[in-house]
Amino acid sequence: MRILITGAGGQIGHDLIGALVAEGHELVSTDLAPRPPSHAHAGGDWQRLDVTDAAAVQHLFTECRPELVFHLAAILSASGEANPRLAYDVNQTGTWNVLEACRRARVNRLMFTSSIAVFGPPPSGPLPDPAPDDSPLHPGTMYGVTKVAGELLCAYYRKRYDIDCRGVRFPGLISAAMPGGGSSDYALFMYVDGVRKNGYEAFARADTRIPLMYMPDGVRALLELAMADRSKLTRTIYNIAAFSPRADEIATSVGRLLPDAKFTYKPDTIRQGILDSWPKAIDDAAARRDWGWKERFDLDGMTDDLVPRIRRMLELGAILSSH
Ligand code: AKB
Repeated sequence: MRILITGAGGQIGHDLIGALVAEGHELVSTDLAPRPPSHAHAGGDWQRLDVTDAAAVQHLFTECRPELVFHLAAILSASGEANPRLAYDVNQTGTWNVLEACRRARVNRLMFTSSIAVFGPPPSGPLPDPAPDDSPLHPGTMYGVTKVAGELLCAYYRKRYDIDCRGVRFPGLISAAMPGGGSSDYALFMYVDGVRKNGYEAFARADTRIPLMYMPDGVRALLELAMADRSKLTRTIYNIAAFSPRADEIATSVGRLLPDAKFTYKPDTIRQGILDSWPKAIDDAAARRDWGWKERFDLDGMTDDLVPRIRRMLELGAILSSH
């Protein structure tokens, strides 16, 4: 299948490209930046694309005529609070440009990556725990606001133009690839810095609990939903969940493999505020029912797989030993 990815230089793109190439798809990866060294192994074509540039998006989509688009380009929650205008341009205008280009270039299917950041505490009281798909959405960040709008635009384009838009609300994703400006990054750095620096001072409280997922499960979820039989799908966007540990439970899990690693907690006001506004857990019953979603990794399973993987990447120089 001919597939195009936007924002391919980010954390998800790193693993998604490998999975799509391994399945034999014809791939065009696009990003504002040139192919990063960490993606050097990945196959397929790489093209520069700024999703805020409507004409450029239209031109490339018309030239490539992809059958399926994975729209990953986004400014994440913490970076988005530092620069709300940029988050609006990339996430909101960028999604509009991608949807319009899909419509004009007659792309059949678009995969949208939404986030737990669409949730926020409703004015009437705390979020339900776990939060269902159809909880009222009260995001507190520009990232969350634009993800809600993106979800609604996907539903609109599906209904109005019959573009088969589908998407998942990702938990915080953990992998060995460097993240870019998310509030859930404390969890990832507990692994990466646990291995390379023997410890980490988290910017979150020890009792912080949000939904998390190991990247191989996240990529598999995207592929499974992208290929699912349309007649089985009852929604445009699905919650997907794996596990929801407290930060100090992650430390305990990592400590099983790295007993000398020291973890401390120094909450950063802005990022802690964002984390506290997100649900502690989400209900993904619809994804399980409609397309058979099921995570393969729990917290300890992820730790056992990821720690040796980070060690190997450090040895190969694929992650810097300091940052
Ligand atoms: C972020 O922290 O902003 C992202 C997310 C949870 O969507 N990782």
